[in-house]
Amino acid sequence: DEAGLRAHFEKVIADDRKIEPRDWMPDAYRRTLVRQIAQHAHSEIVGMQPEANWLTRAPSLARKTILLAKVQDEAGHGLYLYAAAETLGVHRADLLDALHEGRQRYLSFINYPTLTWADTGALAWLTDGAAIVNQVPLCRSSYGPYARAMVRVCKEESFHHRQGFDSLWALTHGTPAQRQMAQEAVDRWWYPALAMFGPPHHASVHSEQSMAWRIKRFTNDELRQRFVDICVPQAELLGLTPPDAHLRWNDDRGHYDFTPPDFDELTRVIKGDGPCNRQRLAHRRRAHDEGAWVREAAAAHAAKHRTPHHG
Ligand code: FAQ
Repeated sequence: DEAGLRAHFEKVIADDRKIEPRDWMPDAYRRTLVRQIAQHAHSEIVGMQPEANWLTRAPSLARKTILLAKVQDEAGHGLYLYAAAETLGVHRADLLDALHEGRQRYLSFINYPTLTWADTGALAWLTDGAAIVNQVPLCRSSYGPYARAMVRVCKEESFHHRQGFDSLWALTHGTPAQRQMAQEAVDRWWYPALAMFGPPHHASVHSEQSMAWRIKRFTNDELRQRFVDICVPQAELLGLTPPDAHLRWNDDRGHYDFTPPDFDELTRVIKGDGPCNRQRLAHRRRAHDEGAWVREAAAAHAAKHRTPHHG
């Protein structure tokens, strides 16, 4: 009976074991996972756009190859995550419709432009760094397929993060103009990266329940603080300065004090009114429409191989 199933579910969560696709789960748990995993998958595939913008203009063959690999990894992450969402009984095609119709989200930072080559480095160093801080705890998320997908995703994100650092390192050790380009890119990307962690805890509608279900392990603010603490020493190594006059080590707290992102701006960007929201979504819809023939051909091919004389 349902009471028994619910008790079993609660026990698995309390024991810190995994819920698997065939296990009974509350509808609200399933819905919140579909919401978060779909948002995560959408972020990976729409997140290809800001960097793809620089593929044809990367300054060397090596940088181009690295950037191409990174953008392809993001497509791969999207695929594992859509597959993880499908274990919850939804279809990828429906999730894509929801993205295209604005019923599901992708992360806010993707709606900012990459104005110079240095933006690809700053974007990777900061937003992949933030993504890792957010995703390492998700490797212990209570839903098995999501947790397992995160293990590989985190390894690849670590490579992305390091290549961003390396790209900025080359610029900060280059000409004064290159150094300045790197600093200006960090000035642009610092706050979009801090905003990735979501609204402050008191305004986070889902955190408490998601933490009780051990989908999330930490509040948005705890992860944002962890990110700042990791990032500041790296910025010092690079010789770059985050654009925050109040950033300083606080010995009593054992953390850096910092100015939080503008949460009204985050709300506007989430609602569709960031600098590139329309462009990103229009591009995504166009790519989807232009790929229709591939989906049709793949479906026709699969159907042919399902007929008996093909064994
Ligand atoms: N942007 O109650 P909470 C990458 C929404 S990409 C947009 O705190 P929750 C690849 C939130 O969805 C990174 N929306 O929600 C790459 C909710 O809206 P809803 C991949 C945001 O779920 C790198 C509402 O606000 N990682 O790595 C944002 O407990 C570099 C209320 O918020 C993920 O996608 C935001 N920043 O916590 C590509 C992380 N913040 O659904 C290119 C997976 C909040 O009620 C370059 N997701 N919202 O309409 C999560 O960890 C969580 O869902 C949070 C939000 C932390 C984003």
